[in-house]
Amino acid sequence: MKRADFRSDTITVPTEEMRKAMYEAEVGDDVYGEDKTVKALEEYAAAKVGKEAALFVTSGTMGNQIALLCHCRRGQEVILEEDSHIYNAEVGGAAFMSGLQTRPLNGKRGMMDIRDIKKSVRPSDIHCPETGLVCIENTHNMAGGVVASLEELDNIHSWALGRGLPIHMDGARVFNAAACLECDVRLITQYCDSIMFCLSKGLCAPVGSILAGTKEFVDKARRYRKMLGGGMRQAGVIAAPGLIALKTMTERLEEDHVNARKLAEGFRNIKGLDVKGGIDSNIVMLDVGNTLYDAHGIVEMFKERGVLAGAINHQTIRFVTHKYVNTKDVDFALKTAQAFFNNA
Ligand code: TLP
Repeated sequence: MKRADFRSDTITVPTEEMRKAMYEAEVGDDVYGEDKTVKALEEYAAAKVGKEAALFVTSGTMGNQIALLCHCRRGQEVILEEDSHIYNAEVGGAAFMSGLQTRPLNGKRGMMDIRDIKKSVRPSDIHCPETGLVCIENTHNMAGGVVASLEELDNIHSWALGRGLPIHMDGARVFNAAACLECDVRLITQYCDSIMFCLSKGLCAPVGSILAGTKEFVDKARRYRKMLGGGMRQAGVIAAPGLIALKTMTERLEEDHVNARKLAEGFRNIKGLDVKGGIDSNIVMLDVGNTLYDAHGIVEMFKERGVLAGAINHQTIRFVTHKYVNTKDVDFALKTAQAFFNNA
């Protein structure tokens, strides 16, 4: 049976070139600072996003959580968007590990309004927690791969700078944002103090993310990574595909965006189906609220026919495009949906 997997861009597997590089990687003990491949990846990654330094971490979650530990003190409050990954999908780590209180704000297509952010900053009152950090997710996963405009980012950044309030960007898919805006990623990352981005999503590396910022920030982050058990030894074997991911995979992301738009358009042409918002990048949120079915049931129906996707709630199904789904797979998913809903 044909199979097309739209569950996530995390399912991408390393390319042949990556596997070869893993085999040949020059390695050493990275806790001693002796793994040349890890060092090369960290230097390349820092330069790519225009930051002084970078740290190779095991996952996006680890990168975000270390950023919280570095920027904030226990008891502080972090402003973030209510559907953000840090708030919803990191196991409550902000509270558990950093002792932080979260202040979730309602965003419009995943983006918090600067006026709401301003209003949420705590006064210097003995009763209140101090506001310690603002987190921005870009692209925004649950909003449907939405890309923040440079203007919005600039506004928040210039205001935060004036108050000495740091900004961390959860840029798990920041290269998708750059591809959408057709700009160098540094135009985006200039508006945050630290950035986490994933090598293991649309960029096809098997494992790992990068946390980048000032040298001082990254030195501190390295200590926290060790504390969390993320000090890796001969990690060059997993850093080598990460380097290839950064050098060769960012340029092809627009292909995934074209496929996502095609998928969304096709879904919209099927009676009863709708798609949330415009498609900026590689995530399509299919709204099945006007059909007779629950999203989980539809996911099962798709699965039985070889199309894999993920239910987000009772009426929304997420489809993510990536290197291992092509236009034929998009047609296959659309035909499957047509056959089901037109006969329903
Ligand atoms: N996202 C995964 C799932 O956890 C939902 C996915 O399939 O999309 N920030 C953002 C915006 C993310 O989407 C993710 C992962 C992370 C952080 C965490 O990255 P990992 O999975 O490497 O810990």
